[in-house]
Amino acid sequence: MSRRSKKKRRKILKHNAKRKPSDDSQSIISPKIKKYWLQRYSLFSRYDEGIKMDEEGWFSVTPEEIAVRHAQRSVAGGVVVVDCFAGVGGNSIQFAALGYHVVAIDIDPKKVEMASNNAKIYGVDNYIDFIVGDFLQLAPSLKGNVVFLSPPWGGPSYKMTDNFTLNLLKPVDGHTLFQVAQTITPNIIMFLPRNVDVSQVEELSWLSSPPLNVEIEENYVQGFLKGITAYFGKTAYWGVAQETNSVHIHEV
Ligand code: MGP
Ligand code: SAH
Repeated sequence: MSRRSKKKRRKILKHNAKRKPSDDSQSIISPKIKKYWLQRYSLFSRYDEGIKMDEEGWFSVTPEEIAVRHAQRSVAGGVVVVDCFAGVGGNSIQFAALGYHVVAIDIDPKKVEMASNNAKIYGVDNYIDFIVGDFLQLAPSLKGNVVFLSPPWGGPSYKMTDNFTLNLLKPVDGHTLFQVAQTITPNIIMFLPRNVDVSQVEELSWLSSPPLNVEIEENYVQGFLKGITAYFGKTAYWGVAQETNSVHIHEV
């Protein structure tokens, strides 16, 4: 090797030594997402195999063990789950892994690309139909046995209020969203902020005639409350005694 090419090689080695570890290379870990990055393996246990995320994906993805729980709880509903706000695929992947056929919708084409990449890593992409589109517009043409709703909560600042009311959900208020979901099926699962106004969530069941069963669950990861799930219709009362139109709140 000539002296010149040795020098060049040394330069390249020096440059590589300065690079961040491979799992950081797909996106820069900004201060805003650092806290979520530190929890990366509870978001995706296979994170190191090439999971892709963007900023919204980081702060919105459902932690894996909660997504598994949502999938287990869909069993009473049926075989097709519509994941109306699929994001980077946290929930869709776990629905598919449990054997459901998933229709995964997101308005952001980049999210759909990332979700598709992430589903491949988990080996479940064949069980998911990805659609880029607005759930509200697509709803009349959708069919499914369970509808899963994890809409935007308005960013990480959702927790600035003590009582998160359903009108704060995006892209439309929670009542409208629930009504649209009901045109597909009464078996609806909603993942909501931990500070959500629970009495408003219970009231959603009265939007249906006759009123739907509703069950509310607190979801913890390593002892920290991450969110609240409301189960409606056949997805309510899994493993607890059936009680018509009453509310049961429990911790998981
Ligand atoms: P968090 O409260 O921002 O994080 O989100 P954490 O780690 O509990 O931080 P702390 O400082 O509040 O203790 C908690 C979880 O809520 C996230 O892991 C997501 O699963 C979910 N989540 C958060 N946001 C802002 C959204 C959202 O806009 N939409 C949906 N569907 N889920 C969200
Ligand atoms: N459960 C997902 C996170 C969903 S975050 C996961 O585990 O990865 C909410 C998502 O809703 C965002 O990705 C956002 O792009 C999408 N979204 C916002 N408005 C929408 C609309 N009108 N129709 C479909 N998706 C929408």
